[in-house]
Amino acid sequence: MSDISATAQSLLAEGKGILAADESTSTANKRFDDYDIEHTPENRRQYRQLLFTAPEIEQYLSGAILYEETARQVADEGTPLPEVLADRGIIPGIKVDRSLKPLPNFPGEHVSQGLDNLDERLDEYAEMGMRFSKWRSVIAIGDGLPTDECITANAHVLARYAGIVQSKHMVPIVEPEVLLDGDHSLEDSARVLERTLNTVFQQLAMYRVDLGGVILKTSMALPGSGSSEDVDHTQVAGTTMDVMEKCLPAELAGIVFLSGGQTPEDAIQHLQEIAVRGPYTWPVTFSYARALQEPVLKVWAGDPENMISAQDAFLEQVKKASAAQMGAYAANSAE
Ligand code: 5MM
Repeated sequence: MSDISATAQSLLAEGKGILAADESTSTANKRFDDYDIEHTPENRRQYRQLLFTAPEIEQYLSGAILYEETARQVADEGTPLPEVLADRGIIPGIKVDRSLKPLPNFPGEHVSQGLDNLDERLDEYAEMGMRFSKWRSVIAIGDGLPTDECITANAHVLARYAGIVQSKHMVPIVEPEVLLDGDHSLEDSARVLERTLNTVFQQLAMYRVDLGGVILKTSMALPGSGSSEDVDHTQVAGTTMDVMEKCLPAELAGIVFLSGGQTPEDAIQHLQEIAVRGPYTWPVTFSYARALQEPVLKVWAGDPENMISAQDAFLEQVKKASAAQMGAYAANSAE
């Protein structure tokens, strides 16, 4: 097994998942707004430190994705934050896309940026201890959306990114997010997910990316946030995994799900039902940001006095997600 595949398999260890703590500064600030937390690098550092030093989380987390600002910050006693994670056996990784730009001539559609000098940036990130990276592209569902051109443009960039990352002996997490926004049905979402994943995997093959060293970070198939369609957790799990089984090659290292605006409880229950529906050809786990962090931010609310109880809330949330990954989560009774 290559080094890259070995890292991918460590990230996909049973009972563990990946914390997404890679909100860009503007997204992190938006999350802080809900609790009137001031937008300062120090508040973001305090918050990420709170997460990374929470007791016992290494039992439930295999890795954590950082934003560049965090990757360069240090804990109170001077240890770089990536090292704080690595010392606990949590593999540090970094978000390397440089956000979204409108796709000219395709209103409402975007393509992610950041390939220029990516190879040089990765050399520095590797020196900082990063062993994997993540790139997010976004696919919107709407009237006439997504277009094939938008899907192809983003799939192309994801494949180029993945090739560059592997050339630096790091694991690429490839994240084509199909957005929850809209009033589309579960079936519409599944169709878009299928089109997107088929195109992404065509492009990965075209650019000769080693799938044994790639982790797919994907949305679940879900009715849009503005839809009144009533679906249960089992339907979501079944529809989602039907798409995965149709589109994904057996060689892929594994699948991690994003939470994408679901409530934390739904994201965990969907993962539970996905696990129960298994087994699968690939390891399947979580890489949630909001579903792990919302309860934590609510307790912390920017007040240092709440740090311990916020860390307890974080531990509780990662324990639930871990239980769900193994099909052992029971709502309202998780320890
Ligand atoms: C979809 O967002 C990713 C997963 O988070 P959720 O579980 O909350 O959906 C997340 O890793 C995202 O890619 C980062 O927060 C970076 O997002 P921005 O918008 O700041 O580039």
